[in-house]
Amino acid sequence: METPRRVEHQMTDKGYVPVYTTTVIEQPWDTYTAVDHDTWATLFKRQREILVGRAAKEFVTNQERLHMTADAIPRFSDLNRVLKPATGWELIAVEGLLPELTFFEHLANRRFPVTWWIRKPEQLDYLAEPDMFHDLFGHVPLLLNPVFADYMQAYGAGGVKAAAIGPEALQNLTRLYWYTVEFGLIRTDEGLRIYGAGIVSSKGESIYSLESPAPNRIGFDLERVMQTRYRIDTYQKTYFVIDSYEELMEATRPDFTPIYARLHDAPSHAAGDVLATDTVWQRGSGEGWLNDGDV
Ligand code: HBI
Ligand code: FE
Repeated sequence: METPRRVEHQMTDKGYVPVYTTTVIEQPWDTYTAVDHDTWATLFKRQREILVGRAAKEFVTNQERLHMTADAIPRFSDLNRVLKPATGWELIAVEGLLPELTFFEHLANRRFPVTWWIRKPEQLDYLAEPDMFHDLFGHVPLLLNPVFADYMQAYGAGGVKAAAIGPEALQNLTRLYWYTVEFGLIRTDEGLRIYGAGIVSSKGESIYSLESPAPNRIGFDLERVMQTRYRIDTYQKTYFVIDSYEELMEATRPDFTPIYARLHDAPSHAAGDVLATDTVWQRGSGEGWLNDGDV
């Protein structure tokens, strides 16, 4: 039996877009097939090997604290028994992408939506939307980190506010999520490490983000990040580097309303731009970059 894929797409005047679902469901654990468990095992082992010396060390130790293994797709209820007492976060099962406001409301209440289905074996290296491997393997470990856990909640609360302000504020905030939670790098005593879920769940980008001479690696700056367009269909042209999760949390403490007002009149930066004001850890060679397609 094939795992049902409930995220449908529909042709609209904006192209082929996912039909968002808002329902929170019970993780249908018994419906996972041997192939599904095998896909989890393959991806889990592959990434854990690649991430030695590449991912932030709390990423791997937290996976161990959660008892995530290659043996089987985890039950969200088992993960919650560790997660909830530790930082108050709870995983909820969803069909896929949620409307932004719904997503933000969950985060603001320390509920992390996890897509219940896993990719097909022919999609090991790339799929366009988040699946369980991305959500669980990529996002959940850092929810055990108390500071990062607070940042995620603050981000959700900020999102609820931004949704009320308007689409430009939302766009600024989405860029922040993209360049931190999804594609962030962190400086540690051992060297540059990955903490972004979009990177750690991708074999190719785990190597590229740290080792390729092509992308820029630039010190994190909140307003700079909020002004920067990004890539959704290729590796990033720029990675922003934080010094600590405290830095992220501190950056999100102020009210963003005046920042949104300021950025309203400022031009956005292309994904690959390097500015005179940037702290440049590496200026990318730009090799292999496509010229269009920033969003
Ligand atoms: N829904 N389930 C889910 N997971 C996400 O990561 C997600 C979402 N809805 C919206 C969304 N992400 C983005 O728009 C971000 O800007 C936050
Ligand atoms: Fe994600």
